[in-house]
Order: sequence, then structure tokens, then C-alpha cells
Amino acid sequence: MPGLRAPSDYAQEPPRHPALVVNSKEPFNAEPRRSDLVSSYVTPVEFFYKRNHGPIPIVDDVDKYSVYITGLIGNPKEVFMKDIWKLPKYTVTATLQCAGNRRTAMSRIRKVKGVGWDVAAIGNAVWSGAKLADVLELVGIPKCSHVTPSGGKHVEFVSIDKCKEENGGPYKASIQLSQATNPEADVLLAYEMNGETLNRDHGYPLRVIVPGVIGARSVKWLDSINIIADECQGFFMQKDYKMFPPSVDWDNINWSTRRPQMDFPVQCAICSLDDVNMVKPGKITIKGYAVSGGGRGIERLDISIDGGKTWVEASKLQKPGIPYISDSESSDKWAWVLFEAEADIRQSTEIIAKAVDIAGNVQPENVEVIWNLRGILNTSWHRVHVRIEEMWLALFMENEIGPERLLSFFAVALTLCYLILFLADTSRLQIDEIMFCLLISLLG
Ligand SMILES: Nc1nc2c(c(=O)[nH]1)N[C@H]1C(S)=C(S)[C@@H](COP(=O)(O)O)O[C@H]1N2
Ligand SMILES: [Mo]
Repeated sequence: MPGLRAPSDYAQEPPRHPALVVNSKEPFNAEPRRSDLVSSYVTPVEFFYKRNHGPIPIVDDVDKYSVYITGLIGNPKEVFMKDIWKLPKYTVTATLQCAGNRRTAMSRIRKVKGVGWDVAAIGNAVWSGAKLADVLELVGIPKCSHVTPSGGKHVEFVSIDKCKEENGGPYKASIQLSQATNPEADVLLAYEMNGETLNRDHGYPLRVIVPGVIGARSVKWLDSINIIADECQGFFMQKDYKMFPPSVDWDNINWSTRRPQMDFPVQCAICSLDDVNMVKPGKITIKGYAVSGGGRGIERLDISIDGGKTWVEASKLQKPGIPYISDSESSDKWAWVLFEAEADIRQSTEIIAKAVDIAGNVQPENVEVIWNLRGILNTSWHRVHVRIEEMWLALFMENEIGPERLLSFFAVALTLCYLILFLADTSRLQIDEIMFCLLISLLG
């Protein structure tokens, strides 16, 4: 393709924000820090997670760039950016989530294969572009089609990036024709993200956005679209991004027994706290995101500050000043909600968040029951620990007293104890006994 080309090395990667947590450098895979993720409802482009399987493609001349639409249709067609720009422009706020989000936590149970992600392989952006349903009409496929006259039932998106998993071939994926041609499904060929021209990392000049579906199907740097009879046979559809039961491992896996994952399940994560936190007794703010796939809104967000014994509801918000109603026209059905709750923490405890979507789907309590060898869709209750700083420990921490000083403090305290007991005229044997007990309890 004259307009778009794929380098075979990483010499020409775009610049990235230094605050991103890099999970792999080549290909570049990075996520924002938890606290950065929930500081705004719309995720800024520079903080939006980046998930790649090869070097980032380069556009030499956007006027020469085109998407070739072919397959089981009457007339194949080359569609240029000017053709895409001419179509009605739609703007959809949609959350994109990598199926591998929260994989690191799943790996702690039993090792899984894949890039390690914390809870931020997810982002919420305002995407603008043409509806795929309108683009497909350009090649004569009517809206809400299930099959083309020549038997096309799936729409395959092919990129140009060079992926190891595809033996140097491009990334590809497909969705059903019925979803692609349904205007209500809001599938976009997007050229803007948050009101700006899409950047290289996120698919410039044109990418697919399939709202409510795992990120893997939103193909970046679109090169061609094929109307096909069966789903795409590419690696990422057939040998990856499938959900297996915990009993399946690398020695007994049969990939063909499972369908490619499409919608993502209900998910949430606390982002204002790390896995383990030292806090002073008192009020803390619990903030995070919740989202479900398939356009299902969030009905409820439950918070527990006693390890799951009792629960309270958090408040949910999409836009300031507008109440969030899970199934209302005024809510963004493809987008996450941010939640917030205040809690009074008096002792060390586990804080848990779990979401319920409008279909009544709830997150599973434990990661064990959904463990799978590829480590996808970890949607288990999100748990974080808070430890109350002991008063004397807090004193030491605030004065920045190191471990050597701490040891000498104990030595002085022990000597003082000896001295007091000695002056109190306790017998030698008793002193030794008391000190022994003291030491044991200290070490214990
Ligand atoms: N061409 C291409 N498209 C791709 C990928 C890729 O590696 N190459 N990664 C997919 C995956 S797994 C995810 S989660 C999303 C990530 O999109 P982002 O980098 O814009 O966040 O893009 C998807 N589309
Ligand atoms: Mo992904």
C-alpha cells in the first residue's frame, strides 16, 4: 500500500508519555498508573493504554492511503480517506479494554502466558469516524444484513503491522456481518480520538472500534476489509483470546473447542489504592471504574471494607452534573462509569469492589474459578489491602529513621529494661527469665 507501510524493526516508534508503566518495550505495551487512569472520565490519549504486537506502522502520504474492500461481494472497492470523510461523522464514547487486563493478578494464582497487565489496560475515549454500516453500503451491502447473496457472514479487518504470532504477517480479526451492518452497534472506522486526529500508537490513519467487545477486535491501521463465509482464521481469533476452563493447560489444549471471545464481562477495579497501602486511621476515598460489555450499563457498584462481610453502594458517574442512569438515553452505553465511596478505616483490612450490570451479571468472587492459561478476562472481585500504620512506626517513618537506628533503639530499650529490673532488686534468674520472654515476644 503506497500510503501506509509497516517497518520490521522498532527504530521509528512514536514518542510516549514518561509516566506510562511499560510492560514490554518491543512490541510496545504500556498502561497508565492507576491514579492517573481515574483522574478523568475521558482518558487523555497520552495516558490511554497501548497494546501492540509489532512495530508501529508509518503513513507516508495519507491521500494515497486506502482500504480495499473485497471478498464475497459483487464489486470490490478501494475506499480512500476522502471517501470516509464524506460519510456522516459519528462520535461514540466507548471504553476499550484489553482481554488481558488484570492478568498479573491471575498469574499469582498459577502462572499464565502473556504480557503482564495491572488494572489499567483499559481506557475510555471519544471516537469519531464513519459507521462501518455506512462504509459497507458503499459496496452494496444493505444495513442489518446477516448474509450477502454470495454467502458472506463475517467481516474481516486486516492490518499491515508485522506480528511474530502471524509469522511476520499482519494483525487481523473479524466480527459478524450482522453486527458490522447494524447501525445501533456503533461499529466505527475511526479517524479521531478525543477530538484529535488518531495518533500512530492508536491506529493512524484509520482503525476499527467495536464497542463493548474485547480490544483485540478493534483492529488498528486498517488495510483491507474482507467479507468472508467463516470467521477470520488468524492467530488472534483462533489461537489466542479464547476463554478456557481452569482444567485446560498447555499439554491438553484444543483451540478449536472454543469460540473467539467477543463481548467482555462485567468488570471493575479500585484505582485510588494500590494492592497494599499503609494508611493512617480515618477517612479514605475509594475510587475506580466499572464497565460491562455488549452495551450493558452498570446497575450497582458494591464496596466492602471488611473483606466481604458487609457491603455499601458507591456513587457512579459519567458526566459531572448529570445523574448516571444505567439504561437511559442520556448515558453512554458503551462507556465506563467512575465510582466513588468514602470509608472510615480503623484497622487493617481488605477493601473489595464488585460491579453488577443491568443484566444482573456479577463479578466472580475469586480468581481461581476463572483461571485460564492465557490469563484473559480476570474480572474477579477487586481486592486491595490497607494496613494501619502503628503509631511508633509512623513516628519512625515520618522522621525517616532507617533500620540501623531502629535496631539501636531496641538495644537501648532492652538495656533500660535490664537496668530497671536490676535496680528493682529482682534476682538474676528472674531477670533472665523476663528478658527471655520479652525477646521471644518481640521476635514473634
Ligand atoms: N493492527 C493491530 N490492531 C490491534 C492490535 C495490534 O497489535 N495490531 N492489538 C489489539 C489489542 S489486543 C488491543 S487490546 C487493542 C489496543 O488498542 P490501543 O493500543 O489503541 O489501546 O488494539 C487491538 N488492535
Ligand atoms: Mo488486547
